[in-house]
Amino acid sequence: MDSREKLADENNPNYARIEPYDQPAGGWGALLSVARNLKRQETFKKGSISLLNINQPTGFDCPGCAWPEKKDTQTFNFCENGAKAVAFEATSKRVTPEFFATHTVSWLSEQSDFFLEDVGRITDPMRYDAATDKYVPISWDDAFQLIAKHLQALDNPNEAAFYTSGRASNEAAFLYQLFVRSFGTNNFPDCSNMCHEPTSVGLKDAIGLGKGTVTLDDFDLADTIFSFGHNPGTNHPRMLATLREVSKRGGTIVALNPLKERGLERFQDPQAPLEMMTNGSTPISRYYFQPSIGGDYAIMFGLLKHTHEWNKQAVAQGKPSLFDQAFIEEQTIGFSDMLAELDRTEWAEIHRYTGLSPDHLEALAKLYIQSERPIFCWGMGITQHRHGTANVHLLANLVLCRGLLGKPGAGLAPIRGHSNVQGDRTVGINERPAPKLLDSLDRVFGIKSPRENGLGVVETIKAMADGRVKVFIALGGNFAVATPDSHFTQDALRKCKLTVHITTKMNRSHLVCGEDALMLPCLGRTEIDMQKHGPQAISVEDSMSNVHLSSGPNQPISSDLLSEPDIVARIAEATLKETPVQWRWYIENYDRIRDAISEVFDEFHDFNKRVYQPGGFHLEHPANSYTWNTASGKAQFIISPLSEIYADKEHQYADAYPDAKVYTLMTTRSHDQYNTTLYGLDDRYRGVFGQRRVLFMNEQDIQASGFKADQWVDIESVFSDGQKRIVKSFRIVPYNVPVGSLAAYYPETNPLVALSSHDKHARIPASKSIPVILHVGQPPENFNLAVEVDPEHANG
Ligand SMILES: Nc1nc2c(c(=O)[nH]1)N[C@H]1C(S)=C(S)[C@@H](COP(=O)(O)OP(=O)(O)OC[C@H]3O[C@@H](n4cnc5c(=O)[nH]c(N)nc54)[C@H](O)[C@@H]3O)O[C@H]1N2
Ligand SMILES: Nc1nc2c(c(=O)[nH]1)N[C@H]1C(S)=C(S)[C@@H](COP(=O)(O)OP(=O)(O)OC[C@H]3O[C@@H](n4cnc5c(=O)[nH]c(N)nc54)[C@H](O)[C@@H]3O)O[C@H]1N2
Ligand SMILES: [Mo]
Repeated sequence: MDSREKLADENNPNYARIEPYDQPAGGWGALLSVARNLKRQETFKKGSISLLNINQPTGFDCPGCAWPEKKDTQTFNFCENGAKAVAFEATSKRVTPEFFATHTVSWLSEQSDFFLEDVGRITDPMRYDAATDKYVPISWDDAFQLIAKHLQALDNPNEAAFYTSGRASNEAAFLYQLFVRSFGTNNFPDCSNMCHEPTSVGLKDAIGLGKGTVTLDDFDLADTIFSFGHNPGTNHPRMLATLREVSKRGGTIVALNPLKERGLERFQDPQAPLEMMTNGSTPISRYYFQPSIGGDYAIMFGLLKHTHEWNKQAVAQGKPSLFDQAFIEEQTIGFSDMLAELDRTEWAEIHRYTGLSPDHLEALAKLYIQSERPIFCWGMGITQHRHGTANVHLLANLVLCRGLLGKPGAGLAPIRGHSNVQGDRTVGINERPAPKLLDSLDRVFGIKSPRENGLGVVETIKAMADGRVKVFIALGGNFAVATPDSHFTQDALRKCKLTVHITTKMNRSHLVCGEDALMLPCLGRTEIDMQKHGPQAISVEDSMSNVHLSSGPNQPISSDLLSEPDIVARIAEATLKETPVQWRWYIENYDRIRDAISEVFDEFHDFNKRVYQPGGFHLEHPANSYTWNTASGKAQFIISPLSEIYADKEHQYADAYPDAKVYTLMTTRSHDQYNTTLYGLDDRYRGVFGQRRVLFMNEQDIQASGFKADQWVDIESVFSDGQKRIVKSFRIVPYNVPVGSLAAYYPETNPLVALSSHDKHARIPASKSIPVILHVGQPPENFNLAVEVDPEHANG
């Protein structure tokens, strides 16, 4: 047995183990993990990067997440997972044409996703050669000509789809949408379609713009933070420093999460010397409610109904109203309809779906009504449901009925994912664009934008499967893995005439090739982007609408890389026979792209002037000044009947296995991953080490089902379309999740999500509520994801 096999051996005590973690989030565990990751990526060899001090004149935006930087600190705000993200990109490992010459795509396809990215940064543009089943080098010019040839050969521009992953800068994304619209389509599937789309859609309906209304300063003034369905300890660790401050000054943090997440319980700040020295920690949530998966809608419904009933009593007793009546009357519509819906709905009906006891729901409602300056935060636990948009409507109602918008210390704080996913949307990546945007583009550039709505992620997959989309181009991301219904989706991608990935590292999407396929390596955010007028900075917009610059300090890993904006410009130049846009001129100096952005969008006036100021600038949310860009011109209360929201829960799996116990499975992130990128195989806070094929299950469910802890099971999803969807070999781990709820990691479980299981408004795949049944399973044959893991890594 070689050392690698030994590690993959489940009997090796150093390897896969479940070991409850009793430390707070952050702390020494975080520092150790960072040190290991830096070593693993051989980042120190380069000697050019110091993570604690990425101190660029224009600033550096961490590619880790979209949580804002603290204004008063000039240095890079440090966090464990940001450091891992930076180290992973700034690795000194390279994947060269020689590597591709020795490995076929079939061989690569058999390797783990972890292996594919861990081999390093791609150094040269590569084209898939079907005859040898290998990627071979191609010149940049030939690559652009190949793309042009395929695009020009289409009968209709709508036969191409252009994906964006939310790491793309404003400059790259803006040029990309300009090119795609000049070409003639609005087919912009975007990672947002799988992420915060319900937020964008739901808040647009309710308050006129699909963005958060608070800034970091509001967190200094808030008295209560309601945290719905997000996991800051892993996915936005810098937020823990903010929550720690709230907790230290006596603010109340209320978590609503089916899982007990360590980062919502206790935090040791690696940047607080005393806390580290004394091994102390700060408690985070004062109250922790564990709803059943998808129970949030019923909970928020209950909060509104309690408030309504207590208000009736208060008014009857001559006390002040619990609602902000003046605000409601002047600024909103739909309030009385909402009250009628609350009146119509029985308490028993509400309690049936919350997963909380009636007492707990009432206690939560009191916290809501007693808070004067609450902030509502939410993540994927709210959005990735068939009722994701309806959830967001109720969050807006909670804020509107008490007139909390425009009030310091209160408001809405969706926690975005990718570092620039919000900015990409702002600068025009949108499959359903507003006519105003198209008019502006036409006016400024003299183009004729297509007016027809385009395809999002789910529709693009269907269109590829039906042969309606033949060319797929991706600006970053890992479409084949991040999307639902993996086998169906991958078959759909393979039907394309051409698939193109603009990318930093290899991933499975590059191996799921169309007839022709290209891998185009680009500069990463940590690297110097040298253009004709000198080194360039790009801009991003964080989760709280702050726009700021970022430039990288490192020498590029290869001299053959182009920047994302440059690649987009060159594709445009090669493809568009007649275009009024001087594409390459924009690349000489990105200030020119920003000037163009400021001409298209009013809110970006004086973009260059404002963005070069330290910290950049803030895009005001119009709702804070009572400007409502909604259908009615007012803020809108929207509520759907409970019976409608939960109806499908009863019917979706009616046909399959009538006697089986059906659980609801959420798919979530481990601590050592960034979406489909795996940094390692540990999920420290949840006590899982060296493995990912685990299934978190309540002890009571384990007993009732006759399974045992550590037993291997297969997970099958049961949708009424009758399709067999199954993933094999998951180890049962007893965990503090509600009865009937299960959790496992994304993306291993993506084959279980039916493409048709999505929110009807935002069309987001419901990857947090998959109806599943369990079968007795076997240990995985080759430990799948554990192949190619080295000892140092496996122990960490
Ligand atoms: N290190 C790291 N950072 C990241 C990412 C990463 O993968 N790794 N991904 C980035 C991206 S793109 C995004 S969108 C964000 C994602 O950040 P999160 O929104 O935190 O995403 P998830 O890990 O999917 O977890 C969501 C949380 O929702 C809970 N949950 C599940 N179902 C429900 C439910 O029905 N109700 C409630 N109330 N809670 C529920 C889960 O227990 C989990 O704690 O993070 C970003 N930052
Ligand atoms: N079941 C399930 N599915 C989900 C989710 C879930 O919770 N459960 N979450 C969803 C969410 S929230 C999201 S946002 C999506 C994520 O979907 P994507 O954004 O498509 O996926 P990522 O894994 O973030 O993409 C990683 C790849 O991006 C490339 N990359 C990294 N940096 C750069 C760069 O600077 N430039 C370029 N051009 N490429 C780069 C690398 O090749 C890397 O492999 O997945 C969604 N899918
Ligand atoms: Mo996301």
